[in-house]
Amino acid sequence: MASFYQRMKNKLSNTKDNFKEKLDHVMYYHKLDDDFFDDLEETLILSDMGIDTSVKIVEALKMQIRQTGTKTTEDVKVLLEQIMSDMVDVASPTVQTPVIMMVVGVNGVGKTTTIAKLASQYLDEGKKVMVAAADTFRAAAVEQLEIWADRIGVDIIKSNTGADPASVIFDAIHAAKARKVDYLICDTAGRLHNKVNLMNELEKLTWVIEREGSEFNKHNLLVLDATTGQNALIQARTFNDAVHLDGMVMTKLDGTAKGGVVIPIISELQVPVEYVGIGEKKDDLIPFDAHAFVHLLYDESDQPENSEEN
Ligand SMILES: Nc1nc2c(ncn2[C@@H]2O[C@H](COP(=O)(O)OP(=O)(O)O)[C@@H](O)[C@H]2O)c(=O)[nH]1
Ligand SMILES: [Mg+2]
Repeated sequence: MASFYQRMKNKLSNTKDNFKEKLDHVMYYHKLDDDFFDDLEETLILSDMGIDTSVKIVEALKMQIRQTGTKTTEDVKVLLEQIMSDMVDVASPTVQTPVIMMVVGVNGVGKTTTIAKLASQYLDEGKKVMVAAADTFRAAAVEQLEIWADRIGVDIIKSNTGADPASVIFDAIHAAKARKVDYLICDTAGRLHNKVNLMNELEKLTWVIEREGSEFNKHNLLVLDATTGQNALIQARTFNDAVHLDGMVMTKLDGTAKGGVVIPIISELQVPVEYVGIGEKKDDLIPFDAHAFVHLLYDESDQPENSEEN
């Protein structure tokens, strides 16, 4: 299996080129003066690092420059990479089975696809997996999960469109107990029309999971779409306020230039990104390696080859 670095290198090239081009421009400065720091901060903001995190990075850099007596922009790059690497250093918890995973996020970010990819990986590991179609607001959403379930050969619990999502989860938990599954993965509706409704909905599902699934571990995953840039950061904050998050999945890192948003999201929430999505196929989900990710942004080696590896 290719490493994160190898598999990610081609996919992340737009994000990396976007960042590198802007950073190289700042690195023409001969003096590390106020103009340099202002331009650097702007570069970080324009590379989707978010305002708060960009300010934090520059503050940390100034302090380290003072401490180390750094004078050249080349050395500044090394410090910057280290600072960003430290910021995303949030360890992923090991998921203990049996577990109920609740997958949340707004419509279109890639929840259903990610669930199929996860289910497929767990099946490959020889685990018993079940998915629950609790996004009952759109007929297409249930159908889509059914198609995936058929394709990868996983059990699915569903109900009619418009059914109460909590009742689907209730049924799924009881089926999961009876069939002794290791992973029950629950799809949910991503209706972010207002925060109070979102909280109420997620609270209700969490409550059913707690009450009916007391013998299961719980793992809540937030799915975010990297192509939405700063919107992903805003969604991350909203969901983090509405529900306890154990981890995140950043989808659609293939192709986008906005992948830098991963950094402020992890840094602000202190929740790990566990996986990244790099395509629409079932194998296009890979465990996230935060340090390799930051390192790729600074990578000076040759441009990616054109070959597709998977
Ligand atoms: N390029 C790419 N497309 C993705 C990825 N993950 C999901 N998608 C696509 O994004 C669209 C929305 O995904 P879906 O799973 O239906 O999102 P949901 O509404 O959150 O359940 C679909 O066309 C997926 O194929 C990814 O990692 N990369
Ligand atoms: Mg869906």
